[in-house]
Amino acid sequence: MTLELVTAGESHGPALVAIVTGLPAGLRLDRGAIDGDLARRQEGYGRSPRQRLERDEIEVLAGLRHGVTLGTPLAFVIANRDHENWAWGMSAWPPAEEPFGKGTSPVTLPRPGHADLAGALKFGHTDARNALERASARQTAVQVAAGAVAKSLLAEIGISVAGRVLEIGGETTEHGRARATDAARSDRDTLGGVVEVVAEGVPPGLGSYAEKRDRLDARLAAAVMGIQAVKGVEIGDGFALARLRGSEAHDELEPDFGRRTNRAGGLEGGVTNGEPVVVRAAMKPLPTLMRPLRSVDLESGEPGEALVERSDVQAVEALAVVAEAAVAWELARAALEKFGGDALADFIAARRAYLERIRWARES
Ligand code: EPS
Repeated sequence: MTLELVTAGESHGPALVAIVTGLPAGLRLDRGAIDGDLARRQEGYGRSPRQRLERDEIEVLAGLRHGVTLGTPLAFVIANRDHENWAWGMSAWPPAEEPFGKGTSPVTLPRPGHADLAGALKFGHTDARNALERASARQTAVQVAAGAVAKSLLAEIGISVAGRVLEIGGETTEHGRARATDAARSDRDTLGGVVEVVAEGVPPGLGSYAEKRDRLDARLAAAVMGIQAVKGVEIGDGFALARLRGSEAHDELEPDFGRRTNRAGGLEGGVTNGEPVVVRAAMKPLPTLMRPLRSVDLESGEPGEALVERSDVQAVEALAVVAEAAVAWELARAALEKFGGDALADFIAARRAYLERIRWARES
C-alpha cells in the first residue's frame, strides 16, 4: 500500500475535496500547522483580490479521531467562500431561479497560456468555463493541505521540507521583486519566477533505479511539474551541470560518506544519497492578463481579445508553498514505500533498524 491522494473541486464550486489513503495509524496531526500552511499559500504580494474573500481552513470528515489518524482514508474539504457569488453560475443542478451573480454567460474567448482552448476542444465544451474551473490554481489549496499532512509524517523521522522564492520577474532581492510586481500591475501585465525547495534530514536510499518510474528524481519532477503554471524543474544544479566537466560537476565523498558540495541535489541514480534534496521550479507569467492577448472566439471563429477576469499579478510566493507541499508529499510516499507500517511506531522502528544496518552515523 502506498500513499495516494485523490482530489475534486472547481475553483468557484462549493468546496475543494480530498481523500488521502495509505497513512499509518497513530500520526498526530496539528490543525494549526495545516491551516498555517494554507494561510502561507494565500499570502504574497500581487495576489488576486480573491484572496481577501477566501480564508482557507481544513474541515476533516473522516480518518481522524481526536487529532490522530486511524489508518483509514483521511477525507477533508476546504470551502470556497467565493461560491456564494457563483451560486447560479456554478450550480451542480439546473438552477430554478433566473440567472444572478457571476458565471452566467459562457466564456468563448480562450486565454493564450491557460487550459481554456485545449480543455474546451478536448472535452467538447462550448463554454471554456467548464475547463478553466478545474484547471485553475485554486486546486493547489488541497495540495498544500495534503502536503502539510505529509510533513507531519516526515517530521516523525527527522525530515523537514521548506520552500522559498529565488526570483520574481527576473529580480532576486525582496525590493526588486516588489518593484517588478508593482510595475507589472500598473502595466496590467503578469510575472513568473523561480522557487526552490530543500528537504533536510533525508536518509540515503529513498527511491530506486530499478525502473524509471521508481526514480525519485523523476517522481519529484513530475510532482512539481504538475503544479499549475510550472514550465521547468531542476534537481540540484540541473541545467548548469550540462555546462561543466565531470571533475567539476560531481560531489566528492568524505570519510563519513558526507559531501562538501551538493550539485546533485541529494539524488544519484534516482535514489537519495543522504544530502539535502534540492528541487527548483520555474513558473511562467500567469495567463490572465488585464490587457488581453489576441484570441479567437470558440463559437464564431472570429478574432477577439481573450477573457479578462480578476486574477493575480504573480503568485510565485504561493508556488514556493505549493512546491514545498509537492516535494513533501513525494518524499513521504517514498519513505512509506521504504519503511512501511500500518502503525506509526512500525514506520519509525523500520527506519531506525535501517539506519543501524547501513551504520548511518549522521542523525537524519
Ligand atoms: C486562478 C485565477 C484566480 C486566482 C486563483 C487561480 O481566481 P479568481 O478568478 O477566482 O480570482 O485567484 O487562485 C485562487 C483562487 C487560489 O486560491 O489560489 C487561475 O486561473 O488559475
